[in-house]
Amino acid sequence: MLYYLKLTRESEFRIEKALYRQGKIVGGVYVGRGQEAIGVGSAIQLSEGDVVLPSHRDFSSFLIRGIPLKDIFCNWMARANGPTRGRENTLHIGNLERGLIPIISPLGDTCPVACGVALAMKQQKKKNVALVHFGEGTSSRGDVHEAMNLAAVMKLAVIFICNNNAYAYSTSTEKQYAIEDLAVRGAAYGMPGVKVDGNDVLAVYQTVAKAIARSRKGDGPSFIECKTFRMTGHSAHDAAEYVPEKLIKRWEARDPILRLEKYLLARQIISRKDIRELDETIKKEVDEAVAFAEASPFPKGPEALEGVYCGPDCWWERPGKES
Ligand SMILES: Cc1ncc(C[n+]2csc(CCOP(=O)(O)OP(=O)(O)O)c2C)c(N)n1
Ligand SMILES: [Mg+2]
Repeated sequence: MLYYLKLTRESEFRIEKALYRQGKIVGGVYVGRGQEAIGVGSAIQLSEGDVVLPSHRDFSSFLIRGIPLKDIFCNWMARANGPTRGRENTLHIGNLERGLIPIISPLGDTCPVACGVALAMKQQKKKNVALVHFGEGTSSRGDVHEAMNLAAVMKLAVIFICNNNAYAYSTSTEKQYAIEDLAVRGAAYGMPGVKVDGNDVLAVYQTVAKAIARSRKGDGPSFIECKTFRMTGHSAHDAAEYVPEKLIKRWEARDPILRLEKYLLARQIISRKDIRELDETIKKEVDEAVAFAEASPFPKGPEALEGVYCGPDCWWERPGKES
């Protein structure tokens, strides 16, 4: 878990604070600094056949589900050999074999898709689960409520993970909803609704583990509210001047990486030297992936149209031959 927390932090740091500022990444850059424990503590315990639907701040899900770092940087830097071949330059990438559905930009729409995934699992009599991530701002959208209701009625194996990072762009939570904890909404749909310290990776792990066990038994969905804080702007262009300094200071002290390090050091599971070595390994891994992406070619103009429209090879043009 420490490895993935740190790999996520370092990769996103490069994306947001180096490559974006150097003009090597253009467009919207969303990162999950400070929120890494939610993605790590949940995705790390999934089995084969389980599916994750990340939001725009769950970079760790991509890493844990085995998307190579080189592919990720090639995609961010719009290179021809990236997964979207330079036609999309954030992380709208997925891999069904690895159980990863791409980020869906209209927020909230991932939740009904998660229901569809879980319904397919149910019809195939599989004991798999779908983990869907979304922000607290997104949780007020109708699609999320419809999906929660449907999942509860049909007892679908969906774990709704709300990353409550205190802001939806510049809107703070008091202006978003009139309840203290979003977790209470679970009960309204007939599913467990729990809140957890989203900056404590071990607590996230345990809470998600319970929800997964319940779903695998066939008892249906759960709603988990992970309380955390967005330790950056909404996007790389946003200096977040509307966020009070004292809040940032308060949450800095709860940094999920430092907390896990402290826990592991106190129990002598790792040493300071191990941590230094881990940091160096990660820096090297990211350096290599960035260098690979920088040395990779951009796509050529006409390639932009390849695969956009259906040709004779598309399975949906050949009824009955879908695989
Ligand atoms: C339906 C929809 N409305 C608005 C947007 C623009 N948008 C992208 S991220 C974002 C903020 C979402 O806040 P939250 O759900 O709390 O997630 P966070 O960014 O804080 O992780 C907005 C408004 C969108 N992508 N989709
Ligand atoms: Mg938010």
